[in-house]
Amino acid sequence: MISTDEIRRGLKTEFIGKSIETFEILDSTNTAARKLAEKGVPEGTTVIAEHQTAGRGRFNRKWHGEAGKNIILSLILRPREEQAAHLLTYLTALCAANVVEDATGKEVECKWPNDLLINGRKFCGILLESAWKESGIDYVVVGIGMNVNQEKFPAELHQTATSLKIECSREFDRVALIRDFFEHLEQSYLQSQKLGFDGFLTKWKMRCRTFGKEISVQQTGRVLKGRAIDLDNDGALMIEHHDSVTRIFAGDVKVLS
Ligand code: BT5
Repeated sequence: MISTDEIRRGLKTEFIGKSIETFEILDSTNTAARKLAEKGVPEGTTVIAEHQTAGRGRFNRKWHGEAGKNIILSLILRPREEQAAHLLTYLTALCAANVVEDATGKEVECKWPNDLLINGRKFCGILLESAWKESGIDYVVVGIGMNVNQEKFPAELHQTATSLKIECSREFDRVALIRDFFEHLEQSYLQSQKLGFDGFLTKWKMRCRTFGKEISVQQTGRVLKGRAIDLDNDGALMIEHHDSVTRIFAGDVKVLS
């Protein structure tokens, strides 16, 4: 089991990962972190699990994972700007991408809005969940699932999922990855609170291969087609179709050409 003491040893952060709760098994680390956040725990408090029975993605889809092999964690942030409830996805994706590139030497691609890919396959997903109070954001739970040492996936994910071990033919130290991720995330988060998210969005766009391509976006009840042209400052994907531009906040993107 991932050891809290080991993570904390040498961890160079002020608040992220200073308080960590670890579990062998949980329904969902996002659910557990939300409960803690409701109780008012400090920013940076983190929940880590070896296995989830109801790990979830967007639209309540299932997040799959074999026990004891992966990184499954959720941490609590309390950003000031309302936009952060959405934009922290991009910042988190960038931090995870940098950490994994450093550890593996493999190029990591970002896919809108919350996926990380190596060689076109997904190894990491991010799920942000926020709560609001009258004066603005109460908290954001940043959930991250990363396939690290898992080698086999269920049939429905065979063509689309991968892990660091599959890509590099070796095991990775989950503690070292988590520690690195905490340090990257805290630094970037503090910077975003001072300077905003624009710089991070620009860096995220450079890692995304969707722009300029014809795509389809599956949304609840409709499919949109067009050319992905940009990401706006709110994190919306801008799609051009017959000279009109639509901004999309949620959906599943497929590149058509
Ligand atoms: C995501 O959703 O990619 C966000 C996943 C976030 C999971 C973390 S784990 C810690 C925290 N606690 C939680 O309960 N959740 C967060 P989405 O974009 O909706 O993608 C979900 C889809 O990815 C599924 O419908 C599958 O097709 C696929 N998928 C599921 N498990 C996968 C895996 N381990 N690797 C790659 N793809 C997977």
